[in-house]
Amino acid sequence: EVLKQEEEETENSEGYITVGFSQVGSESDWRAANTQSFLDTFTAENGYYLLYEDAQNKQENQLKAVRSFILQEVDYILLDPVVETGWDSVLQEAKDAGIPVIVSDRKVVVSDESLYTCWVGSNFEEEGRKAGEWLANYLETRGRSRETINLVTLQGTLDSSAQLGRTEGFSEVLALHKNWNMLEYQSADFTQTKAQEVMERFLAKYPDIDVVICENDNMAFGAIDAIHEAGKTCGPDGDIIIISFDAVRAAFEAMQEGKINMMVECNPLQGPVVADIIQQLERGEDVAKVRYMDEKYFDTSMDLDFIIETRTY
Ligand code: GYE
Repeated sequence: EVLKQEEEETENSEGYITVGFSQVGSESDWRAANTQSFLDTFTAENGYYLLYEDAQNKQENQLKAVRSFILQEVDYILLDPVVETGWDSVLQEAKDAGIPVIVSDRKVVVSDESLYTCWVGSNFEEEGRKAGEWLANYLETRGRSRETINLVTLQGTLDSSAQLGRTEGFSEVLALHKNWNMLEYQSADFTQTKAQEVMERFLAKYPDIDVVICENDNMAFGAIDAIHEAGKTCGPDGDIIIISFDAVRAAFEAMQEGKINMMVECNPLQGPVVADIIQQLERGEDVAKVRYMDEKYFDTSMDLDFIIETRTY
């Protein structure tokens, strides 16, 4: 059945814009929303034939996927790179084959910028700075700006743009506050299960943690579970301040339950933006090399009910 359907689809790909998308994986709620945004956008109805590959967080799988897209002579390659480096050769191969590569979400660092057409995604450094600035303000309004504040950070997948940018942006603000004491950084790969393990270890090692920086919501969920299991509390009325990134629906719910203090939004709805770019390229127009998504931050001083009503992920 499935085979038959695939055959038919391949035959029908004539006349459609063929797009090969190499996605990072399925590690988080954010990722699920991001994938869905591409699946909803790149439909036959909209004139596309989509080849979708989940790389399960492995760059080697992405290299294979991109090479297979080149062999299949797709019209466009979409790449959300797990890590930033190691892309020069495969992108050169795509360029030699005359296939434009649109990078979304995470970035590539290459020696020659002409190896990809453009990048669309979030300003991760800015996200990190927003988190730091919010914390400074929060502590100040509570008369804690001179107190020693002990922090730990649950980092995302090491060397991914989201991890690098959020760590860097936050550390800029950290450097301005001599009383902030970052006890330890450890990666939990953006997943809830690993974050819970890492947080258990942090709690056993450091009796007096004031703030946990979680580089995505799913790691915040793991941290919250570990905190509760250790007999502690978190959130605005708790022992430990939780700061998170992404702002998916489940995180809004956790915030409403008083478990998360603040989250910086990261917008996963990139499918339509990438489709716009493809349409521009189809018309022979120039496209901007860099395009940032619109993003805010949220805390418990805001009307969360209203936001949840309109949140689609
Ligand atoms: O924050 C995290 C996901 O690259 C922005 O990857 C993305 C990050 C997102 O796993 O939840």
